[in-house]
Amino acid sequence: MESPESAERLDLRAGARVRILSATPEAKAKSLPPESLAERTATFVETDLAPVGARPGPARRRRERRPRRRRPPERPAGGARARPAPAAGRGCRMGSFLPTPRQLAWQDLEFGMFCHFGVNTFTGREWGDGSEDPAIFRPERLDCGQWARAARRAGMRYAMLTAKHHDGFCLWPTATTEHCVRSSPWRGGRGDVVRDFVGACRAEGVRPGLYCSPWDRNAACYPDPQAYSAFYLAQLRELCSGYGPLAEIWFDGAGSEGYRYDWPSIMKVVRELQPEAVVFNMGDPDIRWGCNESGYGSPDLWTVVDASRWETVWGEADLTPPGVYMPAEMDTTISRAGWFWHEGAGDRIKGLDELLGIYYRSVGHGANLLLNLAPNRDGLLEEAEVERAAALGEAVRRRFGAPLGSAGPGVGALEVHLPEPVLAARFEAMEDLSQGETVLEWVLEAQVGHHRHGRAWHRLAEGRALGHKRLGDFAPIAARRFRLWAPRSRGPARLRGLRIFGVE
Ligand code: OTN
Repeated sequence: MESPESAERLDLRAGARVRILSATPEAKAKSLPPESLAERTATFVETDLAPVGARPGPARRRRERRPRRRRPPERPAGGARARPAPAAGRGCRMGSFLPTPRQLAWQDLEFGMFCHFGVNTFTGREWGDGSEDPAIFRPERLDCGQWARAARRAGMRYAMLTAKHHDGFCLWPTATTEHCVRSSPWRGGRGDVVRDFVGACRAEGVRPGLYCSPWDRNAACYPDPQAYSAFYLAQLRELCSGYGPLAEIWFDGAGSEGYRYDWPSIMKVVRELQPEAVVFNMGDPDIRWGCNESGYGSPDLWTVVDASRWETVWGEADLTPPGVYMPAEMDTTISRAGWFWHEGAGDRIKGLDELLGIYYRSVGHGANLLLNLAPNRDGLLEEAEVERAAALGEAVRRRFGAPLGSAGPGVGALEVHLPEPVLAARFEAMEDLSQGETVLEWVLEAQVGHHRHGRAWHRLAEGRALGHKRLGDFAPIAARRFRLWAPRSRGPARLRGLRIFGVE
């Protein structure tokens, strides 16, 4: 793990015209878990750069856009607000502009499956109130292998299961409460959905992750934060020690407004038992929520965001220091029916074009995408959803599987040279984020014209945030040379790769 001093060294070694200020006194004064990155808050000075022969152009300014928030389809009567400020439950981290290895590894996963499954599946609700009888949980044909195969077929590299949703029903035989699979007639009370899930994922090469809601509407001790802390920590210890390495742990802020969770202790358990897992949204998070449930990420989806308000950053006109490295995860459902399975869910599936648009605006905007496929009351995914997810995976592979040419990694600019002019129509550009987010503006160009009459660079695409990945289509053009460069960057722009694709 880097120290503030080593961060300075890294940038000096790179010869960057960037000044990095080391940890703020405010951050230093805070008492933080030793694993926390909180003491490495830094500020930046950006630079203007151009590749040799390139004219730096003024940035096309985009107006700041605000996220629109969608309500869950069904809200419990008198229930808690859906979107409490996550700040209510965090309070550990000031952050770092440098990534950790687990953040970088998680960003490479890119596309995952979300599985909302539990007592709500059997009641048809989106938020259970905790009074559900465990006897209703009877997924007699449960086959997590089917879920994991569907994820792999769709090109998903990770999968997240709601081990415990807000209703408090645990999908594993926890020692902390009887409100769990042990009290269900399913498999004679000896079933463990979490065990089936992680095993099936691993068998298919899909990294498993778990969602364990802090808000618990069943636990009698919930009103007493101290008692609930011991209860919740015990649940997390079970999940983090009993099921092998996890890719991600989801902490959802719903229902938690004003509640004081013991985040330092929670983070200690997670970091000790699951050092590779990224933490979503609360505590000392590694990753942030993309601010909507449509899966549409901002065109300016920055990876380094304002540390003081990372939880509400969708797309910003400008980055304000101090920055924190906090990649975004977008989530949405494949069916319009909801997060959990509902009667007729299979008839309300989003179209392939819409899903492809979501993919372009999440993975293609540098975020990870969690696409929810809800298992039904049999414990199976709807075949229609499985097939649509597979079609999405196939469409992505068709578009971005076989490049005409590629280049990278490199610093400043990347050029793809093709042996002869070919009709190109789309691109994939990636930033090397290993030393933080450097690109503040990027441009993709193709060289056009005949060599006897002079060649010119023709702009195909441009933007501000580049981040982990940028996918895009452009009007088909026959060209031999393509280049990606950064008119504005923090020090030298570190580019991971450029791939050019033909017309489908
Ligand atoms: O604070 N929140 O309510 C919240 C923060 C970040 C991400 C999600 C939520 S709400 C939550 O959404 C989930 C999927 O995004 C599940 O559907 C839950 O039912 C819902 O409460």
